[in-house]
Amino acid sequence: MQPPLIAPSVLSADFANLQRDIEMLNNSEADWYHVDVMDGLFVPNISFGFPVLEAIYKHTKKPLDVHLMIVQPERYIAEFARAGANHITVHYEACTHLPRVLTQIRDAGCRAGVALNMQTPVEVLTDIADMFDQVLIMTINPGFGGQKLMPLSIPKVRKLKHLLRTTGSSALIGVDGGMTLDNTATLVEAGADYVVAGTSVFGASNPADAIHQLKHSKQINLA
Ligand code: S6P
Ligand code: MG
Repeated sequence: MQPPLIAPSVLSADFANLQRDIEMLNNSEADWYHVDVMDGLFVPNISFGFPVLEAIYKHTKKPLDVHLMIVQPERYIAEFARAGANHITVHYEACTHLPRVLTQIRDAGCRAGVALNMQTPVEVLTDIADMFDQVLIMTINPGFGGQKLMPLSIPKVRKLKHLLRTTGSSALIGVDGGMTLDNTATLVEAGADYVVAGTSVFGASNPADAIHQLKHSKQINLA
């Protein structure tokens, strides 16, 4: 099993010591930095916007993976790219014209990602499989860090892996929400290429070690 890319979610960092936490990530085995933007409409929470993203960008040495949990994300794609985003993921459920938004993201020079909430079947991506570079499977109801992974996401990742294979897509599969040392290997075995983790990284006594362990975790029996 190929070790997954690890994308620690900055949402769980210490905002009063953001530079310290980013530097810790720079020196860790983290592959990307995951940045959660919430607008209080698409999800029942508000996180942060451009000034914070720009501040993070100043200190990062790795790609910024921006997850937009906002309605009508097309309004802000160019601005997020300017603020330092390398990957921009928008929600299927938030886009009336998803292909247009994905094209907008690629045109802005970023990798284009689609996130699917739990209730959205992977088949919605079949006809546009060449239009995105990554798919983020939400393994919780988005809005807050620190929730428990919904087990239904395991067969969903398998299904998506199959769909991408049959459509010839080389898009990466990500999983986001409630990822821990106990479930990461199972999701990777199901097909996940990258793992977003907030609480299990920043809540650990040694976050850099937690990242190492997530990257090299072994499958355990979840039953
Ligand atoms: C959505 C959520 C995710 C984040 C999250 C993961 O509610 O905000 O998109 O990436 O921070 O956190 P955790 O604590 O579940 O690993
Ligand atoms: Mg996220």
